[in-house]
Amino acid sequence: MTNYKEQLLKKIANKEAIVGIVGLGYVGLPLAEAFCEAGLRVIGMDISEEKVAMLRSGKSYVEDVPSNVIARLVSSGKLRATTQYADLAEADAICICVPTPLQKNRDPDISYAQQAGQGVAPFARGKLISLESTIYPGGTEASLFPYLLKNLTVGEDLFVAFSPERIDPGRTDYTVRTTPKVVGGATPNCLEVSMALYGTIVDNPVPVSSLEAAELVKLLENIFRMINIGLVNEMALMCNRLGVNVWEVIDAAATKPYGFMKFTPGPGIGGHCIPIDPHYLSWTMRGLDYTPRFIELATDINTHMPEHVVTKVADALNEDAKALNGSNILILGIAYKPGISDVRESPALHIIDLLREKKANVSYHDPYAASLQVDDDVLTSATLDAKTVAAADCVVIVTNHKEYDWAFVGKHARVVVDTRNAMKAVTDARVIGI
Ligand code: SAJ
Repeated sequence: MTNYKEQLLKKIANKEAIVGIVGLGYVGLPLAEAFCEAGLRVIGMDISEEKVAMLRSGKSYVEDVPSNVIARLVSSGKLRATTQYADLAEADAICICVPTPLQKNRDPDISYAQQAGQGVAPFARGKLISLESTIYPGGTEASLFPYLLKNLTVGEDLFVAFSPERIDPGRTDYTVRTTPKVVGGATPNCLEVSMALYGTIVDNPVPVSSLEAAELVKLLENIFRMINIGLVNEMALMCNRLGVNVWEVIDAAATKPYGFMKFTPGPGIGGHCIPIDPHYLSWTMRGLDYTPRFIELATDINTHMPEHVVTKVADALNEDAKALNGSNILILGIAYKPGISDVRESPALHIIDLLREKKANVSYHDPYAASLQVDDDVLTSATLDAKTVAAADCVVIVTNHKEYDWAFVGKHARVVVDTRNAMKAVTDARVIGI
């Protein structure tokens, strides 16, 4: 009877383990780099021929992993890229880092994880399979077990873990190694093996007692953010009615050195995590006949912030006896947060749609996003000069990239709707806050 656990632990300890990674995106590629830098060989698999070709030619497409690093790892043979699941057969451990989006009806879409499970199932015996993609409690089992456990006993013949990714694109103060990583195993043996594997790349792997606990940790982290952003967005709505500056209130509250964590209001929530992850738990709990009210309430507040912004624009135009219909509106920043180009779920998209529905002439500028598909139109980032700013009946700051010169905007804009308090230091401009 082969003791696969001891075999794996020995290979990991001797840095002889080969790590397979399914999904070479903003999570999988940094993970591949981390395992290579830890002295393990990596076989990276992605369904994208283009991504694999770029990696093979020593080029990166992930901002946090420079091309020179990819070139070095590929030329040294530490990193091999492939589009074939079969090439993962020689791996000892396989980390699955594929998308887990929502379907149109906001139910979880675990099809990518299922495809990964199906892809590695033929050669799963003796391996550790670890899912890193955010999923609902029970999702690791639901997406992988039907394919992996056909004739294998988990914890003996193969090992299954869930270890939520904590990759934060653009962040430099924490790395893969210095960010504690939660690890949950399907069995104690699975936990032991996965802790050993992640211990090669992370200073502080954090064990929890089950797959479900690990799945819920990730959801709690991001639901915590979503709900607190919803709280300050509602605070902004209340301060509007009270005639109080919400930014002053939050900044002053943030002087409390304990028991408070600062969040800031904005035009809504974008990205591939915060607006998406909470719905995994909502979906699960609805199946258990329980409504998670905090998630529902915060989602309602956050998803209505774009409408609130458009009302602010209408109010600004109204002061000049103008209608939204026919007015020129310039949006500054369409990425979902400063310093990146990602527009997924960005509130800017919802604001642009709403303004176009009201027949406003909408243009945008974003130093990171050169073009944007809106319905059948392709908008391109405007030239940000005095003429362009002055030509707008209203400028709307949606994403406060650090590249902007807010004094310049204030000098030339007729009126600014500022959803990020970006103009706080500009005194001689007409500014309407969130
Ligand atoms: N937002 C606000 N107010 C806030 C914070 C964020 O309106 O106080 C908005 C942002 O503008 C953005 C959205 O929420 O549209 C999400 O922002 P985020 O700062 O949460 O950034 P994300 O979506 O990139 O979240 C990621 C997450 N990282 C992982 O899942 C590994 C999250 O857990 C991190 O806490 C976050 O990065 C981070 O701190 O940068």
